[in-house]
Amino acid sequence: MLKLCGFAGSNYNNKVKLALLEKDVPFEEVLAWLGETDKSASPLGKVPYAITDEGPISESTIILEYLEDRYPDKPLLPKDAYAAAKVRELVRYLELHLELVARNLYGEAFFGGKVSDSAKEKVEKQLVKHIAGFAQLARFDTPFIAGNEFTLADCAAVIHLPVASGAAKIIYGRDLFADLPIKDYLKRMGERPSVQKVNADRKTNTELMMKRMKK
Ligand SMILES: N[C@@H](CCC(=O)N[C@@H](CS)C(=O)NCC(=O)O)C(=O)O
Repeated sequence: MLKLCGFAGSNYNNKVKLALLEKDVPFEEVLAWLGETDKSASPLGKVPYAITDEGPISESTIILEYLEDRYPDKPLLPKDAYAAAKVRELVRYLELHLELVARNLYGEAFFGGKVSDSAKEKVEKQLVKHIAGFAQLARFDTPFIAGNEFTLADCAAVIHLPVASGAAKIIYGRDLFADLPIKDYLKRMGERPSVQKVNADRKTNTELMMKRMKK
């Protein structure tokens, strides 16, 4: 059985977990905290990584693509090449232009660290620009983010949007995503059992993670 290695407080981990649940692929979760990962499976020590019957795979989006190829029964990518590219485009914007930029704030926003004022200024400018770009592509009212079907872009949006917008709110005291109907979208997605499970597990695991960090 496929193993998903990581921890449920990690949003990259949860993006893959959500896809597995939506696709009804049987999988086993293996707890791997940072610093306790298998470097032969994930050379940079990052989570998540998957262990398949054929071997390991690192990088969350590459795992998503693998799942689409390996388990085609419940697809999360449209068949049409252009529509599939538009889904992949949204996934890339979410993980690279939003999450990876907002991540620079997490140390202060969530973990009691400090981010320099110059870094905050730089990140704010990037985020404002990238959110506007993302807004041009996202179709929140269709009702899914890429159109009328739940896709990999929803797996990414449900996971990345709350953390990125939450961190920005804490650091800048204002909602950089205010022009987007994120709240309604997340509420709609939150009605899905898969999303409820991922969120419940995240909560429990994050509490555990915070306790470990305080030790
Ligand atoms: N590009 C990677 C990013 C994964 C990532 O950064 N995961 C975090 C946990 S949420 C991590 O492993 N951080 C430790 C590190 O970067 O060394 C992916 O999509 O899987």
